[in-house]
Amino acid sequence: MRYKICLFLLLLASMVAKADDGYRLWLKYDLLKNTSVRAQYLAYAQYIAYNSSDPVAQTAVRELQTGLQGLLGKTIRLQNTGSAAPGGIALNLNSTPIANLGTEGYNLAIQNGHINISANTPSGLLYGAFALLRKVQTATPATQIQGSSTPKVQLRMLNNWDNTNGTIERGYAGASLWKWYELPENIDPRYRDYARANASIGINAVVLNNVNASARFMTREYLLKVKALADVFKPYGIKVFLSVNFAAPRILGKLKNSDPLEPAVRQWWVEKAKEIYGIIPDFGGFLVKANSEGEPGPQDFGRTHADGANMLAEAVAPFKGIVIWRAFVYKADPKGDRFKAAYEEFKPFDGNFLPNVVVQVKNGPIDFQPREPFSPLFGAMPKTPLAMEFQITQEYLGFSTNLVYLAPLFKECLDADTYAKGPGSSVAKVIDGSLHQYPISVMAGVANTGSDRNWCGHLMSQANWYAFGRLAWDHQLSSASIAEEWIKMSLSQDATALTTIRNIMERSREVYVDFTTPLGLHHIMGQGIHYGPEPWLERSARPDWTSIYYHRADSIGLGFDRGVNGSNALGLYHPDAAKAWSQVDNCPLPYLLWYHHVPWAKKLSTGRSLWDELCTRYYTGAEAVATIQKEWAGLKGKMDAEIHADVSGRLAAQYREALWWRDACVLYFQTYSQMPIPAPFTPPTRTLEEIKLLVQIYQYR
Ligand code: GCW
Repeated sequence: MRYKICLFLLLLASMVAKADDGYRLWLKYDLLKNTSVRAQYLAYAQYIAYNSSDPVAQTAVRELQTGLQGLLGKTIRLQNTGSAAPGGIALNLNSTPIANLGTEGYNLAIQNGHINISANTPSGLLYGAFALLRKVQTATPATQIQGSSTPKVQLRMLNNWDNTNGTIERGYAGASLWKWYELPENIDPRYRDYARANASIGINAVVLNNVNASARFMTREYLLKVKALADVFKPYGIKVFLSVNFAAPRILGKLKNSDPLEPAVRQWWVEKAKEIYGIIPDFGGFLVKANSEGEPGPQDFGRTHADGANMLAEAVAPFKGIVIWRAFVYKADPKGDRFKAAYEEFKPFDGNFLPNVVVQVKNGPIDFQPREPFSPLFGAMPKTPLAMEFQITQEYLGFSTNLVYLAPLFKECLDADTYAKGPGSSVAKVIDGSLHQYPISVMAGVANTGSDRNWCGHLMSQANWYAFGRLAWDHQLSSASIAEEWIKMSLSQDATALTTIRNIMERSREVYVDFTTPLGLHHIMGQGIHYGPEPWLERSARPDWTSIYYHRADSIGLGFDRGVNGSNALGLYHPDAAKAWSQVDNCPLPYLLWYHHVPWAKKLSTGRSLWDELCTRYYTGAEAVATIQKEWAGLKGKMDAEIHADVSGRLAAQYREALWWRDACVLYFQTYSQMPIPAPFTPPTRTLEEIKLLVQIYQYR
C-alpha cells in the first residue's frame, strides 16, 4: 500500500513538473525534439574550451554548458585552454581584435571540426554563446550557423518603472522584482534570472526605478542596494542606471532649492556622482523626467532643459557616465496641440547639450497609443543624440489581458522615413546614430516584467520583451522572423502550430487597433487607469487628458485637423514626410483621423463612408478576436497544457473587452453621426448608458 502511494506521488510529481508555468521564458533548454539536428550538434558536444577567466566570459561558458546539456541531453566537459581539437566548441577571446566585430559583436564558425565562437570582448562571447544556443534551440542545421553579428545600437536598455514600495507604474505582471527591504543583504535568485534573460537577447543596460523618481534612490542606504543588484547584473554584461528626482538636492541635501545654475546645487551633484561611482564604479548614469506631469525640473527656476541636463552631465562626465533626458513634456493648453509640445520645447536646444547627454523621445508624439505616427523630433535634432523610448508594458494596449505582439508597432516606427537627409533617412538610422553620426546610441523599452511567475502576466507578452531586445540589437530583423524564433523556443516547433501562432501574432496589433482606435483615433481610453473605452470623457484635471480633446467629434465629422487650417502639427515634419499625410484624399487610412477632421459621409478609399468604415472596423476588429480564440483552441495538444489554457482564458477576456470597446465607441460616435449601424452588422443590444455604467466599474477614481 505504502509503495503504491509512493508510486502515485511520484507520478503526480512528474506530472506537476511537466506543466510549464512560463518561468523559464525562451530559455527552456529542454531536449531538442528534432533528432537529426540534435545529432549534428552532438558532434560538437565533447567539450567547451575557453581562454578567458573574465566573469562575463565565465557566464558565457556556464550558460553555454547548461543550455547545451539540456538541449542535447549530454554532459559536456569544460576545458580551460584554447584547444581547437575536433568535436567541441571553443569560446575564443581574440588576441588581436577583429575590426568588424567591434566591442560586442561575435563570430560563429565551424573550423577544423569544432565550433568556434570568437569575439573581441567577453560581452561579445556572451552574445555569441546565446546566439549559438538560439540556433540549437530553433533547430537550425549546424551547417547554417556561420557568420558574424554586431549590435546596431550601443545601449539596449530596459526602463523599469519600479517604485520603492514594490509597486510598478503601469506594471501589469505583479509587483516589483526588486525587494528593496531585503537588499542589499538578501539576493533573490530572480535577479540573476532577469539578467540572463536580458543578456540572452542583447540587453546591456537597465534603469532600475520609475522615472517619477523618489529622491531616496540618491541616499547611501539605497545606493548600497543598487550596488547589490549591479553586482548580480555585471557578469551578464549589464550596466545599471538610475532615474533621478531633480529636486534631490533640496529634498536630501537640505539646500534652499535645486536651481541648476546655483553653485551649491551643482556641487551637490558633483559630490553625489563621486559617491555613486565610489560605490558602483561602472554605474551607467542618470535618466531624468523633468518638468513633466508635475515632476520637478530646471524650469521651476526659470532655467532650461539644457541647463538641467548639462549640470548632471558635468557631474558624471569624469566617470564616463551619461545623462538621458526625457523629451516627454506637454503643457495644459486647451487651445494648443499636445502633439507639438516636445518638438517645440526641445528643437530650439539642438546643439546646446553636452556630449554625454542623450535626449530620449517616445516613439510617437502623444503617448504610446496603439498607433501613432513617428515623433517629429526624430530627424529634427541632428546635433543631439536621440534615444528611442518604446513601451513594452501594455499601458494603452490592453494590459495583460490582451494578446498584442508589439514587434510590428516597433518596426513601423523604426522603418518610417524622416527624410531628414533625403529619402531613406529612417527613424532607425537616426536612433542607431548612423544618420547624424551621434557618438552615443540608445534604444530603451519600458519593461513589462514583474513578480508574476511567468514574468509578463500574459504569456504571449514575453514575446514583446524578446522582440524589443532583438530589434535593439538589429532593427533590420523582421517581426515575423522574431516571432518564429520566439515561438520555437517558447511554445512549439510543430509546423502548423508555428504558422498559426505566427499569423495570430503578426495581425494581433492591427486587430487591437481596429476594435479600440481605428482609422487614426487616439487617446479615447479610460481616464487615469488607461483601460477600456471612455470616448465620452469631457472633463479632467487637464484638457489634454480628456478624450474629446483628441477625437473632436461633432455633427460634421470626426478627427483632429492638424493641417495648415488646424494646429499645423504636420508642419513639424520634413515636407516630404508630411506630404504622405497632408491631403485627406490620399492620407493612409491608419493615420486619417490623426491629421484630418473628416465628414461622416465622406467616401473613403475603401468605397465606404467614414461612418460605415468606422463601424466596420469596430465590428470586424472585435470578431477577429473571436477568430483568434478559435484558432488558439485548435492548438490544444500542440503545446504545454497549462500555457494553452492560460492564453485561452485571457483571449476570452479580451473578447469581452473588445465588445465593450465596439459598443461604447459606435454608440457614442453615433450620437454625433446620427447614422445607422450599417448592414450586415447588428446594433449593440445594450444602450450607451448601460455600457457607460459597465465601463465605469473599472474607472476607479
Ligand atoms: O504614459 C504616461 C503614463 C505615466 C508615465 C508617463 C511618462 C511614468 O501614463 O504613468 O509616468 O507617461 O512616461 O512619464
